[in-house]
Amino acid sequence: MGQEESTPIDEGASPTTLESRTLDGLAKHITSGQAKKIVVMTGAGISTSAGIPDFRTPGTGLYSNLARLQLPYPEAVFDISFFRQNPKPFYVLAKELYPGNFRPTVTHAFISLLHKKGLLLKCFTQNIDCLEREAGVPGDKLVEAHGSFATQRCIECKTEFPADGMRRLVGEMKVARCEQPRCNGLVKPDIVFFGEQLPESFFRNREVPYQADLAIVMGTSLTVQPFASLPTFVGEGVPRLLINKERVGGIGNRADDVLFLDECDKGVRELAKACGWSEELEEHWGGTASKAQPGTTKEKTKTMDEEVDELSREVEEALKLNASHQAWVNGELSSKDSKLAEEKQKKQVESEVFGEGDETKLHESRKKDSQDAKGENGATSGLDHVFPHLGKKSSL
Ligand code: CNA
Repeated sequence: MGQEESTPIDEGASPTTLESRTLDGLAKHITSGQAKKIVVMTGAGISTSAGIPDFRTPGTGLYSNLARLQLPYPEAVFDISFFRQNPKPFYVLAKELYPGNFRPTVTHAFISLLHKKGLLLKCFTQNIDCLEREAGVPGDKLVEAHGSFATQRCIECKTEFPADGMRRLVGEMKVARCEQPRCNGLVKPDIVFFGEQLPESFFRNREVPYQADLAIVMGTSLTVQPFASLPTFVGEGVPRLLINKERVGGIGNRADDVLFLDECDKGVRELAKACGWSEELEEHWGGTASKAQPGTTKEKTKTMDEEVDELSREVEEALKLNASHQAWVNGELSSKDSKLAEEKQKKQVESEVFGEGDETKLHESRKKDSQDAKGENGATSGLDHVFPHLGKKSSL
């Protein structure tokens, strides 16, 4: 299984497989037919240019606004115990992120183009926005490691809920209820919450990176396990490309690693150009425009600030915490030391839902990410990566 990337960084090492550790070198590897089984691993950074905020960047987007929702702690929106008590905050978030609100980016189109060319072995994504699917990547090529909005079910009896009904209810910010006789359980999209297992497809495909002849990692901080270890499963001597604003996960340490530390869209365009695919890529991406709802991506007329303002207004209107929930929140806040209380709550939730030693759960541990982002694989678990700006990390 994957090893921590502990070898010293040697960006100058001569490649063993590639002609050069550049996009041109990679393009030759691809166009010469040496890369026919490409594994792509993605995260929130491939969707930011679609208008979906990267949760990790402080001060932007949805999560800053969650602080205004009177949640006991921001992660509660993804906490199954909290969802049982008050599903509304999640439905507010779901309305914003629901598929159809955003158009795939040129990076999503690039992944789909790899599939069209028969070169895509598998795309592992941490994203829940379904934009890979919307760009044309078929379900059997996708591993949505943290689930997605593509399906939904009752949290009690697990019966699937119809997609049309879910879309309508989410649009109206009304909570869906199971339609099975005598059940009436809450319905939620199959997104992995605290206390839930990763989808079975992740574990079934976890070793697929071993088979890759090229790995492309894009738009992820590689801080969430077990996803973060996937690039380490790629064989020695197999080229790995990182397209990301920052260096992450120890990529760059191996002799055939290539770093492109910039925007994802820019990176895939440059790689496509080096492969002679520029026109094809733009045309392929153009095809995603017709399917997008008006007002998405390129046609988007609202700025991020306006989106956030609007969401905040919706949030303030939509979230009327019920009396019992409010009492629970007040109980938390009246603790002598609210920080300690918050930590206690988190630990309690973890011990209730995760148990010990079960590494198959997404948020099983909360190791502080104390490693230098430039070097080793500083992966942590939990939603620290989502809410660092809300001061949680320091308490870990
Ligand atoms: P993250 O921890 O927020 O990291 C994102 C990474 O992408 C960071 O290293 C950024 O520097 C980098 N980045 C951001 N924008 C760009 C860009 N335009 N070009 C290049 N690099 C960029 O997100 P991860 O995906 O690593 O963390 C996993 C979490 C985030 C999962 O649980 C997701 O469900 C969750 N998430 C999903 C979405 C989505 O579905 N679109 C959005 C936000 C968060």
